[in-house]
Amino acid sequence: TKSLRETLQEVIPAKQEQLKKLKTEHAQAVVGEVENIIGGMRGLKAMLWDASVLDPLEGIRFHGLSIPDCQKVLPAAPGGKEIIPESMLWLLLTGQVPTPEQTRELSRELAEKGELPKFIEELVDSFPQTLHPMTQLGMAVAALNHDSSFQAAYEKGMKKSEYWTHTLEDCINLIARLPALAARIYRNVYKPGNPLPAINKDLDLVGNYSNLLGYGDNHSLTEYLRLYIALHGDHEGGNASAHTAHLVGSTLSDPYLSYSAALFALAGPLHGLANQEVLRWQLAMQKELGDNVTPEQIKDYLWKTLKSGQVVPGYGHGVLRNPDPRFIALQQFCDGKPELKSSPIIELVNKTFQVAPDVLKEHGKTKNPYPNVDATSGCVLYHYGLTEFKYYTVIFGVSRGNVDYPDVILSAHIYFDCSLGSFDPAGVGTRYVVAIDVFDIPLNDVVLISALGMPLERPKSLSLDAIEKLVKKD
Ligand code: FCX
Repeated sequence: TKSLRETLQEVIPAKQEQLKKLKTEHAQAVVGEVENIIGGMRGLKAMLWDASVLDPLEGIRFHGLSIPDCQKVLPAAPGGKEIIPESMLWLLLTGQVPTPEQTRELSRELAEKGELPKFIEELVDSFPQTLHPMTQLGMAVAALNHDSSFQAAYEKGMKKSEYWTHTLEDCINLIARLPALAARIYRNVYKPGNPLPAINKDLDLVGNYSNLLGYGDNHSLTEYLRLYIALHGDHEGGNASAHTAHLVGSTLSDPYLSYSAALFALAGPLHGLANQEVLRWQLAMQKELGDNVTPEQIKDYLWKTLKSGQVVPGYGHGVLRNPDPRFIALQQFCDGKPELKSSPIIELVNKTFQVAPDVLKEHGKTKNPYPNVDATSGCVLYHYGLTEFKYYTVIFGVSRGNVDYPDVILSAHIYFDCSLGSFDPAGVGTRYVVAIDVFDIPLNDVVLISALGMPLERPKSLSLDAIEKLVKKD
């Protein structure tokens, strides 16, 4: 069986060929219009992201596979049923479904590389217990760049054609170390003094993570974490964390620094912190309304939240216009387990889902009145007894490293970037093109054609006055 590296070695030339063709044949193709510079860049087609596409109605597809497709074809852990991040990682990087043996081999490689360097252990142990777990994770990931293969090779003057191998090595090492790192933070903040078991070389990544967190005996939770982490890994390139990694990676900052930056984007309440916010909000609702709440009571509670000027956490999305299929997959996981289905917090999430879309429609502001994945993800963890909700975004963060981050870096370093091209102020709005002509390396250069470098991301910004001038011209 072929290893991940061997598979990538086969896949990359085809991607390079595709890129070359695109660049030579469609250099001036117009791909869209900039409609709203001050609207958070919604809908702006401005980056290459090969691994997944987010359809507003259907939700995410990973290399063409929907979540139910992935659940059918991607290998699970031995003794488990759920997708594991290793098989999702393989799919995202290569576009191929790995065999169970290939998945197992990758799990083994990650386990073998999973121990933390001593200085990282000491660094994490020196953080105050009160420092937010996400801040700890981001800082420690950045410090892991001490051992970056990419950085060391770059300093020695590596060729562009070698970027991806060093990038991949860093990504694998980083992913491998995330369970030990994230679990150490959990131990230090919430269970100080508890021993941390050694990495078990026979376990998959999440099997080890669950074990290190102290939940290794809870098969149901471990399976939930596998599904959760696999599903959260990639959600197109424009979301704040993925986009941040893409941007920082485009400066050829090494994978550790780019991923660390992404984690700090994920830490915001409108993004990854939302699952913590959902739980806080649902618990407050439970506290105020007690058990056996009626739809009418939930409706009133939702209005109270909205009238106080707050958002309903877990609802709405920058792209989606339907219930998030990741939310549905997690709900289905719960439906299949009687103890979860009858759990008070999960019941409350379900009841809220019955009422909230209509309330949000009536409220009339959000473009998407349906739940996103955060509407349930943290509440399930709470049911399992993992109640430290400030830690939830760390789990989300682990998933982002496991899956989409390598894609960010590989796409950043291997493929190309559809950089924002020439502005055409004469057009209706501002037109942009696949700006092959702004690549600063000659097209026929073999090195460029092998597409192992991409331009630094550097879109144009405009002042308020400049925007006014531009718009008034029309
Ligand atoms: N409750 C109340 N109002 C909401 C809302 C919600 N759940 N979602 C959006 N709105 C409001 C916005 O605040 C905005 O109001 P404004 O005009 O006064 O500024 C208006 O509706 C239009 O926003 P919209 O275009 O629908 O949404 P955006 O693309 O700007 O923002 C997020 C998308 C996700 C940030 C937004 O829906 C939100 O704040 N949701 C709650 C937080 C949340 O669940 N975040 C997690 C998202 C995701 F899954 C993730 O990244 O992890």
